[in-house]
Amino acid sequence: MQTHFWYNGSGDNLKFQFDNPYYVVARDSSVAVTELIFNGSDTINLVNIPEDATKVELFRNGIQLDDMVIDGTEASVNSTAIEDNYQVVYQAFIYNVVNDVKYLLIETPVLDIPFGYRYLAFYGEPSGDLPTFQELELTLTNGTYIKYGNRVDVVPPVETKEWEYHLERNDLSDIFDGDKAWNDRLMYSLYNETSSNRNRVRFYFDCTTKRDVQSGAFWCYPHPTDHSWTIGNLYGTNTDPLNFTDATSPTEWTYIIDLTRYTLGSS
Ligand SMILES: [Ca+2]
Repeated sequence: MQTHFWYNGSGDNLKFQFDNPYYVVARDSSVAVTELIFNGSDTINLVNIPEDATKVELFRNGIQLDDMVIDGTEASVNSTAIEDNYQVVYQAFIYNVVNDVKYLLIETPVLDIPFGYRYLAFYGEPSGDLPTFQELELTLTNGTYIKYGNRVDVVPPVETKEWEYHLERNDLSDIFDGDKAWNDRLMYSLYNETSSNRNRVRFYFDCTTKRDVQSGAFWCYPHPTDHSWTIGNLYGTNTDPLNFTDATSPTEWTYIIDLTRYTLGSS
């Protein structure tokens, strides 16, 4: 707490007192920063709000949204607008309101939510009853990768349903292990799948935040009529696929790109 005094010529009747430590005191590691934080999916949280705050205005790309409701020293907003797949910038202005006059306490740092999708998925159209999948590599627009040996953090892939696999070739860690050889494969068994159930989203993974994919490739067996895929595409969503009625259906997802199809060890 700092107090500064100014006096007139007689030194007796003018005083300014700064008593808000959030912006008068220099920030260091002991001072909690008031900031907006994106949860990676659909919620923006505002943390470490000054205790004397009574109003928070939230702006998205410069346009004011509904006020955030303060709960103690935190606030949050769950907006379907956040689901939109384009770049958005959020900022909050925190006030203490006295007699309908707003006194600005904090202008938060800008929160820049990237373009892209949090959940990414492989959609394949098989060329036969036993399609294989050896490896996936993705390049992001920011110059980073989702691939073996040079990968931003992602949660290991999971199935969109309990598929049948041939010869127990069901180890999803094969997708990002760098091995593109025949013996390192997922091998789906589609004998019991109806024709309408074959062109499906096979697996997905959680990037924990939005990722913007520029290009990608997958590896499979080269056989033209079996053990392979005629088409492999990348799909995405910002909705937790566990909430989908049928996560294998491409209609639940958004198409992102065609994946380049390589065969076995080739690149
Ligand atoms: Ca592999």
